This record gives sequence, C-alpha cells and structure tokens, in this order.
Amino acid sequence: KNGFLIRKVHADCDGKRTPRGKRGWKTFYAVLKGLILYLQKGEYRPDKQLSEEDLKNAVSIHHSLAMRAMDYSKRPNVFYLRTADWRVYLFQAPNAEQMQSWITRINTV
Ligand code: I3P
Repeated sequence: KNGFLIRKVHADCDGKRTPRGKRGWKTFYAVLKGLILYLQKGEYRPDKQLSEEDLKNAVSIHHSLAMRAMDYSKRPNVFYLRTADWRVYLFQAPNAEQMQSWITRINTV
C-alpha cells in the first residue's frame, strides 16, 4: 500500500515525548513494504533510490499498533501508530477511507 501521509512525531523511543521543534507536521509519500513503512520526502518515483534521510524516517511496524486518534480533533482523518519500541506517530490521511485502509493494512501484516 502507498499514498501521501502527513506525519507528526509525538514520542521517541521508549515513549519519551518528542521535544518541541521536532513535533511539526510533515508530508511524506508512504510505502508499506513487508514490515517497514517507508516515508519518502518529495515527489514519488517507484524507481527512486531511498536517501539516507528516507531510511532514517522508515518505521518498523513489527508488533506495532495503528488506531484512529479519537482524542485528536485538530485535524481530521488522523490515526496513531505506536511501535514495538514505544514510538508514537500521528498520521493524517487524505480521507476517512484511506485512514481506515492504512489502519487495517498496518494491523494485519
Ligand atoms: C509543534 C507544531 C505542531 C504542534 C506541536 C508543536 O511545534 O506546531 O503542529 O502540534 O504542539 O510543538 P514544532 O514544529 O516547533 O515542533 P499540533 O498541530 O497537534 O498542535 P504540541 O507540542 O502540543 O504537540
């Protein structure tokens, strides 16, 4: 699965709150391949080499949990992704259908 997602980093490894200055929303082209969610900046080309930054932004979804962000009302179509090492991301999908589809795909790999 792939498509545009807007990401906010809420918690770093071990659930530590992400510091100010690193909590802004950023747009990525997301590609879910196996157990990795790749987040690429800039325009998407299927043959494009992943940059070092793209690799840093990649998220392991092994033993992760995605769920609708019921308590987050500033933006619509937002879901949480909590990883096995207790990072927490918020992702805003383009619409409700895409949000649900990402949640389902992430939780059923
Ligand atoms: C953050 C940015 C986010 C905001 C976050 C700020 O600043 O303005 O949009 O989250 O608030 O810290 P920065 O880019 O300097 O990290 P919201 O959009 O959810 O308000 P927060 O610290 O309350 O999460």
